[in-house]
Amino acid sequence: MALFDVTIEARSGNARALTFETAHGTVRTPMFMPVGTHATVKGITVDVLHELKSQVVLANTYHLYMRPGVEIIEEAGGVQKFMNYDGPMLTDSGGFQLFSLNHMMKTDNDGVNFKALDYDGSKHRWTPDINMDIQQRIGADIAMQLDQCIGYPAEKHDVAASTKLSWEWAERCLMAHTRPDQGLFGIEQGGMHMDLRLESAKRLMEAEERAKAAGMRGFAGFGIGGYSVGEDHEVMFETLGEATRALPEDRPRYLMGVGNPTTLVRAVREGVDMFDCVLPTRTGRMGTAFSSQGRMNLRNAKYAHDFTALDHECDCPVCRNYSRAYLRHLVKQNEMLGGMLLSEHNLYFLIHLMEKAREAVLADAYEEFYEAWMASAGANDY
Ligand code: PRF
Ligand code: ZN
Repeated sequence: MALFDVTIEARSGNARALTFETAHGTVRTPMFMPVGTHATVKGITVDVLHELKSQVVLANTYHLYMRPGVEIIEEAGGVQKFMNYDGPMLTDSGGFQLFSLNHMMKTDNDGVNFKALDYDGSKHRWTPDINMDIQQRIGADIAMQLDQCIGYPAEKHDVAASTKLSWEWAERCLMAHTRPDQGLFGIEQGGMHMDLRLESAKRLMEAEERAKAAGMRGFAGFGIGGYSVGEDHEVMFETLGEATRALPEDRPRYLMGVGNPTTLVRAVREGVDMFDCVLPTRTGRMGTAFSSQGRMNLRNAKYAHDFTALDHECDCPVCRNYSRAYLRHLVKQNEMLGGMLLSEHNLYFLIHLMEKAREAVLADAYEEFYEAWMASAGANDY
């Protein structure tokens, strides 16, 4: 199989089970991707990532570009060599960070000027071409196009303008992307507006046609951006299904920055294949665990004398080895092991949830899986 060849192994309703090839191995969907913004999944060693059967790990172009800088990553032989992770990786373009971290930026049609206020205040300019050069040098298996993500609520004409900019930049990214062992994902935008979502998907397809006519490759998959930016879950689901299925069937569809267990189970049912989110590690560091019984706050006094496993239905290394009382003690004491263990369990929870979703699709029983999840105490996770 050639790199980024996609096989649709099964469908169950709109849910799918795909496999696709990367230079660091085969990816099986539906799946959840741990976030390693700074080339580390916070508190999680690479050995643990393997133990959790993590597939793709995310890193962030903006943060790596600022520190340690692209030269050092190139000198290491790419981001995988640098962090000693030999599985597939993906870099987000960093557009989202620029637009969400208040970088005093100025956007024009050609690119964006920004000040790295969260680092040294230095000034930079990124165009789609420059961003592609950086991501190709960082060298993950999958690069994301440079896009613009707008918050919610927003005026429709502002959403329309950023959606248009994003599809224009998608085409420029395709034209600039040449690294043979790396795939490029386009990103659909359009906010909560169905007409803009459909136009975004159509324009991405047209950009791909022109790129191919010019001898370039097409998209290896598609991000679905611009959701989970402040709207209610229900508002997202009003358009998510149609917005997802407007993207080509034969490529993976990646809902960016979404990590609630129930949202994953619902989004798979709409045709989404991939997810990433800081939620499992961030909430883990704060002392919160996902569980089959819904979210658990380990600071709660009711766990002080509870020597049973964290989640009675989980068979992760943490649940096999540590009690609620001990985890509560670590969290209360601000011991770093507390955040590490809860992050590990939370990552396992989402990775394993998507493995079960995949099995359900392969058995053409996704609707039953969905109904069972929604009726379970675990669905109480918002
Ligand atoms: N674009 C990019 N990264 C993202 C998003 C986006 O819209 C989101 C939105 N939830 C998260 N991460 N490039
Ligand atoms: Zn567990």
